[in-house]
Amino acid sequence: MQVVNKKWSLEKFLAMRKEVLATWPTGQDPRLDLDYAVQTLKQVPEHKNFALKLMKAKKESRTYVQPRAGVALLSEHIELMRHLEASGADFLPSTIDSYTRQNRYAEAEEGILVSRKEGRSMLNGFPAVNHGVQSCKEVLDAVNVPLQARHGTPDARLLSEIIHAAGWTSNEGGGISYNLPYAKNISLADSIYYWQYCDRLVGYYEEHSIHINREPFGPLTGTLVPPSIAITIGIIEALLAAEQGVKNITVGYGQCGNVIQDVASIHMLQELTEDYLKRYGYDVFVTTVFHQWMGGFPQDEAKASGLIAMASTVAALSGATKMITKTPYESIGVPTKEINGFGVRESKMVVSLLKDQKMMISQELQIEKAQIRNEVNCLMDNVFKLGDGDLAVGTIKAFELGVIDVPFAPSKQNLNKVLPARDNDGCVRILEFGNLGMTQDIKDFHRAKLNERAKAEGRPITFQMTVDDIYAISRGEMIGRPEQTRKKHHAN
Ligand code: 8ZB
Repeated sequence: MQVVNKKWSLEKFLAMRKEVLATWPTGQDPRLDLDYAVQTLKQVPEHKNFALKLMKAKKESRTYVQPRAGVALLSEHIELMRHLEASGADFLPSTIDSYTRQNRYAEAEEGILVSRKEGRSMLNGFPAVNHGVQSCKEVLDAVNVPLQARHGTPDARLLSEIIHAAGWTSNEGGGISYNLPYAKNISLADSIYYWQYCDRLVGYYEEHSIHINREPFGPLTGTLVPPSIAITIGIIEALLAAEQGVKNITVGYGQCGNVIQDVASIHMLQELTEDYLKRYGYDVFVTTVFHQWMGGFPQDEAKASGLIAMASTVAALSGATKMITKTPYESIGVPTKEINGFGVRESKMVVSLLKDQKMMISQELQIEKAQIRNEVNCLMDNVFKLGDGDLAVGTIKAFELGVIDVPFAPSKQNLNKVLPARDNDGCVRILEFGNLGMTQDIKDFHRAKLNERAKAEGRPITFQMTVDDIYAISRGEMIGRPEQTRKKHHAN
């Protein structure tokens, strides 16, 4: 299938819509009639509209807080949402279970039945497709803040239809960011096509004066993803969404660890996404989301809390519009509602204390920002070149060739030749470039940075650094130093 970056005609969208709604009985609900759905969305009060609340957050220059959460049964899910709202969540999620993410609705149904029998959630999220429009609307009616679906679904067409028709005004995901980290061998062309559908649906609602937010999944694999690679993918997904008519986009980034690099990344994520959208003629309201550390967490709850507080500090100082929280039970698994609320309260405390402070502009910050800008522009130029000007064509080719390549992705759609490692200040750099579309100048910069670390540690630059870095934070260190260097640092 040849996928191009061109807005779908209404006819094409409506023809496919018929097929999509026929794939599961809840798709036949009359509430999915588009005129009816427009009315439902029009009745959502302003303070429960995700897009409008983000505009308010950005105007106030505040960092709003949102957890992840979802359970199998409707009444328990509502209770969970209310608990998190009471804990101070500014935005609510509904994390969707893994069966639904893979369009395995029959197994999700079984999960609901077993959950009822067992009296506890046997799914790792809320199966929104099985529950259907009316139940999803009951979730929204039970709370006083906007609701968003958060998932990891390469083909989220039916899910998106149901949640929006229920009045949920934000959807996370994208053709790249909900494929590479979540699927093994779904073609990128297919997932980009499916997400064009989800974006076209939002475009339809925007044409009917309803504002809906869309959010690419910024952290990707969550494992030492170099900022410029993550930002480039966010910009690509923002451009693809804008072409289909999306007007309100939140681009995301997962905390890397070095404070200056993280602040520089959020600044550039905001600035470059706006630049590219404007350059290609789109009028979109852009905000940012900072994800608290997405890699391995320490088991000790107090140490995990330390990491959460540090992440909140950086998010606030960076001026990110929103922050996704973790909990002290991260290393154990899906959190209880109590510990999830704890994570929200802890995070909110920090952003609240820091609401009148921003990161000081230093020379180091400017250098890091210039470096990111240079790398992103370089990757974007290569993508457009590969596609002969078409972003969808170029993106698919870029991943085939490894011109864009995400570290540690399980997907066969990704070349997997890039390897990251931290430099001597803890910034995430690129150790192995594979076929990444970057200039010799950029490669030299990364090499020089890694050489500083190699020298300090008295070992050569090798894959061992990458391995050590993957485990470092869960062990309480930013940089995975060899045993000897760590002792030396302690002695000083
Ligand atoms: C890619 C996101 C992974 C993170 C959390 C994991 C992890 C997943 C749920 C959830 C609360 C859920 N996560 N599913 N948190 N409720 N149903 O997403 O723990 O931190």
